[in-house]
Amino acid sequence: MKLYGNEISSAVSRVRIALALKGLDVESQSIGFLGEGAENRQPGYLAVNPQGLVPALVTDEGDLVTQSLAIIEYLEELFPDHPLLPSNPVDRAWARALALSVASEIHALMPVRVANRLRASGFSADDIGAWNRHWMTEGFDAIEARLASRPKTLYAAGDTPSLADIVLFPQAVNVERAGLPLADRWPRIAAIVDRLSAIPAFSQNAPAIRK
Ligand SMILES: N[C@@H](CCC(=O)N[C@@H](CS)C(=O)NCC(=O)O)C(=O)O
Repeated sequence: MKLYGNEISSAVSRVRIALALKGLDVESQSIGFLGEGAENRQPGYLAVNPQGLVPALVTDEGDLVTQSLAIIEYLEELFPDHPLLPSNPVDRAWARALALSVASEIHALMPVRVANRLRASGFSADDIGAWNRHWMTEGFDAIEARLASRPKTLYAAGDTPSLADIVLFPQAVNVERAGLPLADRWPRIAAIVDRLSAIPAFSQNAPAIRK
């Protein structure tokens, strides 16, 4: 298998954490997405993934699997050891819901292509920062409220790390980097992220800081 991605992407970080939790090692190829002539928009990469996004996984059979959540579920089906989804259907639905609420309701509003479009529409760097913080705050407020309404567990969807934590963690790292300290507003998320930070599969695969 070959993973196309890079060190700074939080969507790729999700897949790297899932691979590490399952103890899997795959070939990887770095695809940059910043600046003029970004590799993800070049014909070479578009031939691999026409959507031009990372992560993308090419299987040993040559099949393309895109979208971080689909890639993680593919890995889960292929390598069921160290399960990433809770066994109880309600907890499993919650783990997926939390993952989607980060991937679709927070992260999707602020990747490079969205920032580029906002800039082209006249947003300043400060405006874009405020845009990102707005969606991060709204999204994390909702996740914090859902966590508060559920029985207290060590991690986001139970007492072992799951898909929910795999998607929450990289976003939480970026929320802190955006100047929103988790502990100030989201104590439950902060406690979970503290525990996750002590697990090498998470800490070693956090999104790297953009230079
Ligand atoms: N929903 C996709 C999101 C993928 C995505 O937006 N990846 C970012 C990196 S974190 C990317 O490729 N950005 C390039 C761009 O926006 O042009 C997933 O979960 O895989």
